[in-house]
Amino acid sequence: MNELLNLSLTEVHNLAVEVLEKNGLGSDHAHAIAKVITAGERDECYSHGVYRLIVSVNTLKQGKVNKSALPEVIDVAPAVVKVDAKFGYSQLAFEMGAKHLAEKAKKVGIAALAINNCYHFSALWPEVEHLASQGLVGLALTPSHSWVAPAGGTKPVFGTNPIAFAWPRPGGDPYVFDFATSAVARGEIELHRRSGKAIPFGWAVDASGEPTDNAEAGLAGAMLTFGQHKGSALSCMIELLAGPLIGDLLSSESQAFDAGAGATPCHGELILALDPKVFLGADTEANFGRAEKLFEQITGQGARLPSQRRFDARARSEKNGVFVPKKLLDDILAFINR
Ligand code: NDP
Ligand code: PYC
Repeated sequence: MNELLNLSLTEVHNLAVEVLEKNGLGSDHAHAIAKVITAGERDECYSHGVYRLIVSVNTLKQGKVNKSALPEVIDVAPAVVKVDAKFGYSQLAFEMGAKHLAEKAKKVGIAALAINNCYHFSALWPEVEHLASQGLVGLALTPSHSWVAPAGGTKPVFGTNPIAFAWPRPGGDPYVFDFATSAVARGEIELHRRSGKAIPFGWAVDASGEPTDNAEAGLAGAMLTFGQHKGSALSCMIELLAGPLIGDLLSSESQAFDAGAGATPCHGELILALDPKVFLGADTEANFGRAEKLFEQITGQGARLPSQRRFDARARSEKNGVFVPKKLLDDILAFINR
């Protein structure tokens, strides 16, 4: 039976910091990562919650990540800021760049943050939610490793390439979506493999290009895009915008850079922020009211907004803590000899 153990959010955060620090990661990075891992588990985004500690420690063991990298913020133009993560993890680079991004967006109306040379494993919603909490509209994109076949093909080219968007809502949770442009995040297939579960057909093909419901075979073959040619084109756009546009690696190049080590992907990320007040001035409130009417047209017929499940999970976890599979927790505790 898959026994579950109850942990408070503080316990999850402290565990993450301890595991990362004891495996050599600098304290600033460990705290920045612990924050997003705890948020992932809290919001029941299991592919990017505490499971990521396993991936992070295995990556640290590869010796490629700069464990004490001090990201460098580079002011490129009135609306563009870059952060060179210096081959450390992305989370600290985002924390350092985000305040410059927000300042620029509030001055110019629209601004971009390009993070370069970062090891990237996290969900993107914490970043766009952070922007929305300051009244900004946010959009974030990043490639990964070439695991995903283009629609009509069977050989991996694209990353799982997530895209996240947040729209601030007066007095409530923002409107947020955040999804891989593959049918599902790779982490979700990895979790199916760990628990010996079949995957739905449509997520992946095996190494000979045949549809498969076997997680191991799908990971060894090629994942598929969501929405056929539509997901495929979006995925290609993400490769271009968060790759060549910002002078960083495509998913295939990131995979080549990994040279078979199996580490977390290393590449860039592009984050855009737009300030509605600059676009709208005195008309901001009225136009946000129109946005609310749109959301009512969705929820009013029984459909749900993306992230509603997450916000409900958040409220639950803040009250009751989270429930982590014992096997997963044992594997994590083994990293600190407990
Ligand atoms: P999911 O398919 O689980 O969810 C995608 C989005 O769709 C969420 O915003 C979700 O909201 C929303 N959604 C799901 N079902 C419905 C519904 N019935 N009605 C309305 N909205 C719905 O995500 P993925 O597996 O594609 O991705 C999971 C995570 O993996 C993402 O956070 C992504 O950033 C991360 N990722 C990171 C990568 C990286 O390189 N760093 C690569 C790939 C993925 P809700 O959460 O409320 O269900
Ligand atoms: O789940 O696809 C994924 C993923 C790739 C990098 C980080 N997460």
